[in-house]
Amino acid sequence: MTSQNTLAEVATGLLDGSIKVVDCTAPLGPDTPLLKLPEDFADNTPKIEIHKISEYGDRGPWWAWNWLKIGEHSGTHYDAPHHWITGKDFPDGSVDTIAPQNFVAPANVIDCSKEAAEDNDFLLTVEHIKAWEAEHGDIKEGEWVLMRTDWDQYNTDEDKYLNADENGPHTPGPTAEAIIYLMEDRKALGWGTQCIGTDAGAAGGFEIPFPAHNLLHKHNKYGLASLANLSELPAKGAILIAAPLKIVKGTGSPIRALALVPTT
Ligand code: 23J
Ligand code: MN
Repeated sequence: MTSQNTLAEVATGLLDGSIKVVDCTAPLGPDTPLLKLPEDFADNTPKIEIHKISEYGDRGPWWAWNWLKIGEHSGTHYDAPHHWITGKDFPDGSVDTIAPQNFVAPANVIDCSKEAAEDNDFLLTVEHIKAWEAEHGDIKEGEWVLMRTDWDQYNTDEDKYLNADENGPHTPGPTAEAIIYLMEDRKALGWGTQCIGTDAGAAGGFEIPFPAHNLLHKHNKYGLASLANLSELPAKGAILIAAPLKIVKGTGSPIRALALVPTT
């Protein structure tokens, strides 16, 4: 089996629909939910703006186009190592320097949707991951690990999506130990979630604050946030295409996340 044959089969599968392309991306616009850090602690990313330049009018008779105001960490997006202080010194740590081979990789999808519905502060542990691996097979080096919570059902309503009360946001995420296991034992490519960030809502108050950010990027690895439609992916077998814009020295970028999913 040559890779030429393999790719020819993929081409056939894409054209006949037996390989389905699932859009794992949330809508990107003025209503996209954005992270809200405490105002006394940090500045926040601005609301997304889409401004019309012209639309078949006086100032451009035959065309329509817009300009955007948008933070790197908005909507379905990619976190590069350079985003966190623990990853600041990697020469290939910004979105314009990451090897493109890393933008296409197999996905392991851990279904935590029941747990997240029952407990909005649900944390995925090493034990959960090991139980998942016993059922579905080990996570391999260079693969994505995605936490399915079906939290994308709230991605058109910022209040529901952030789920904050007087004690802060309540959204599911990983424990520090889970990320250490994925980085050091499994050597995963990275970690993705369906919530506003790669960390749990309460993670600012953890022993290691924001452990997913701290530990992924310390290992020169990547994060994906606000993923959608993971319920359409198998536990194993999908290939995720997640490529950030080539922003010069960029710390992250909105992406169009696409999964190739087998149907037969
Ligand atoms: C900055 C500070 C804290 C967090 C984040 C950004 C994100 O979630 C992000 O989008 O990377 S938690
Ligand atoms: Mn981010």
